[in-house]
Amino acid sequence: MYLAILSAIQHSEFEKRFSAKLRTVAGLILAAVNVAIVAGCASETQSSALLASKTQILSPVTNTIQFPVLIASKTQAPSAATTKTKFYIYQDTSSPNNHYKPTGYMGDVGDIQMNEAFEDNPHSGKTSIQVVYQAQGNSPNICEYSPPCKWAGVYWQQPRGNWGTDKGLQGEGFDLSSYNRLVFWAKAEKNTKIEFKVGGINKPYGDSLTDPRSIKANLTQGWQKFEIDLKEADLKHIIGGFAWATNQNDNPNGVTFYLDDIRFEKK
Ligand SMILES: [Ca+2]
Repeated sequence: MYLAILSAIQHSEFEKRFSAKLRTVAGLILAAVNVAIVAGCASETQSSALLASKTQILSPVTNTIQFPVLIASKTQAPSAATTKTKFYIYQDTSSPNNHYKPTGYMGDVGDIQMNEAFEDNPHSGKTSIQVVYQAQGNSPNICEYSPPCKWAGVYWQQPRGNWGTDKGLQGEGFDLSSYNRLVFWAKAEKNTKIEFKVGGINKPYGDSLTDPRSIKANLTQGWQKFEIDLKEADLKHIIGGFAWATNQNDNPNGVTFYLDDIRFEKK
């Protein structure tokens, strides 16, 4: 988790520095060495988040002839997700149908534990997502005032760590205009209220849906289906596909809850 956060924080600066290097022959040589290092690390237990981040940044130099083309692709329109009736954020761990990555940790980050491969009693398939919120104000804390933040949450982002502030990621995300609701299943170890939302990353290269659509869901111990209405929402460019958030007021002793089958649907 720390590597993922570190990767997200350093991503922008890392890419700027790396882009500069790419403009020199020496940079290309260094990049090629780094590609070899990344490839070599693939068989090790290095954080998948960090590895994916490096691979993404380094991929242009694997073929220098294509480099200008790949740079141009960064300003293209978001990928349209219009061909399927269901567009999954999470179906099962490692499902090829999954989109977005749960990399946007917020608030009292040290209070959050997420397991995307929780095997006990999933709603579908073999796994669900287990989320543990400790409500202790543990660091690191990411909020705009002195910690503890007294709340926490996680955004599913495209690509990982994209907070809409990096011009290099302009055009990333998905065009979800053909969908009009987000559906998910959830339960908790005790009755609780958790906030869920779509969009709302309101930054220069952020979501077209600047004000998130959200619900406060009453979770119980059995799986329930919830829905966020997206009718007339501007979904043509969404980098923050889904998020949960909760706080010490709603859950003063912390809470453990579960999510499964998170997906956009057409009515
Ligand atoms: Ca599942």
